Order: sequence, then C-alpha cells, then structure tokens
Amino acid sequence: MLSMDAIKGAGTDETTLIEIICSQSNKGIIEIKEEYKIVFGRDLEKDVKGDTGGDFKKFMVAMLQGTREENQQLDQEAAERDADLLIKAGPKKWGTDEETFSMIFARRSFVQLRAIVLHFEAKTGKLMEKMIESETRKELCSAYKTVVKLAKNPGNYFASRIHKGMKGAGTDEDTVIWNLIFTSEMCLENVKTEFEKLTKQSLEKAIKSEFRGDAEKLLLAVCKGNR
Ligand SMILES: [Ca+2]
Repeated sequence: MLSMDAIKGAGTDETTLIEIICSQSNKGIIEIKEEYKIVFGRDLEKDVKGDTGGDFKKFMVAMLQGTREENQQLDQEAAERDADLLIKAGPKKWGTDEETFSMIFARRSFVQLRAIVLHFEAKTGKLMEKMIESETRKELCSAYKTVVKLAKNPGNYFASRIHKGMKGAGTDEDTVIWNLIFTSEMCLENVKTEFEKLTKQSLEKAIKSEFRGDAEKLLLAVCKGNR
C-alpha cells in the first residue's frame, strides 16, 4: 500500500508522522493501523508511544483512536462555546491547558473546527496559528497547526503539500502520491484550483513534467477523478 512508503520513516521523521496522522479521517486511521501491522508486524500506537513524549504523545495517541466526530452538520453555538474554551485554555491562561486544546483538535469534525477557528479569530482578532505558536512548542505546535490548516482550507493544505513534494531537485514521490490519493476522496476540484493559484500551472501539467511511467498514469487518473 502506498501509505506505507510514506510512513516507513515515521519513527525517525516526526514531521511525516504528524502530517499523515493529523490529516486522516477515522477510516484512514483504522486503515493505516491495519496496514502498519501487516507490513511491519508491529503496533503503530505502541511505536508512537515509544517514540514520543509528553503532551505530544497524548495528542498523537488521541488522534490514533480515530474518534473524530463525523456528523457533517454545523452547530454554530457549540463552535462558539469551543472557541471560548480555547481562549480560556490559551490566551487567557497563565501557561496553557493542553488537555482542552487536544480534546478539541482531536475530537471535533473538520466542519466544526473550521467554525471554531472563525469564532476564535473573530473574538480575539488573532490568527489561530499564531496563538498556537505562542502557546505551544515543537511537535505539538506542528500537530495542532496541521489540524487547523486542514480545517481552514483543505484544498490549499493538500495543494501545498503536493507542491512541496515536487519542488527542488527531484521529486518526493511518496509525498505527492500520498497527498493526491488522499485528496481525491474529499476535495479534488478544490485542490486543483488551489494548486493552480499557488504554482500558476495546472496539476495535470505538473504531474506530466515530474512523473514517468506507472506513477504518471496513476496520478493522472486520480487527477481526472475517475475513481
Ligand atoms: Ca497562555
């Protein structure tokens, strides 16, 4: 399975680990855990627990439970209450209440999170990402920011990941394939538009210039949405 190439270095590459785990649906999390067991004969949750620590470990373990709310209905009142909880747990608190942050970022649906972020930013006049940067550090900061970016604009999130994989000398095939395949299930058209905005060329054209053979064929098919 494609995801395994990307997750292989997970123990040593925490950025990859964060990106993969934090951008999954519950179904995606279950699939990754199953594949990990088949490919490595090991338990992903155990490995993550062994490789991480502190509040970051708690958050990753919470993410790996795959218990994000899946109701796609938006509840504005609940979103406003959660925004208030985040304000109390972060900007209004001496120090930071990471438990509240982790609970909201691991459990709320992406639809709900988007509204929470908007309420938070309207109430405080600050970007959620900036607040996260001032309240948390290192891996935990990256993990929270990944969830927030994805909630705010999934198309832009995946387009930037794909672009990053193509940039520079050579191509990070795993990153591109991983992000495009996962994208195709949720917001392909949106990703194509955002990719073009970002790079001034179409995703199809970029794929044709970066890939050859089977990978090129596969990615072009995904790109057309024939799945
Ligand atoms: Ca604080």
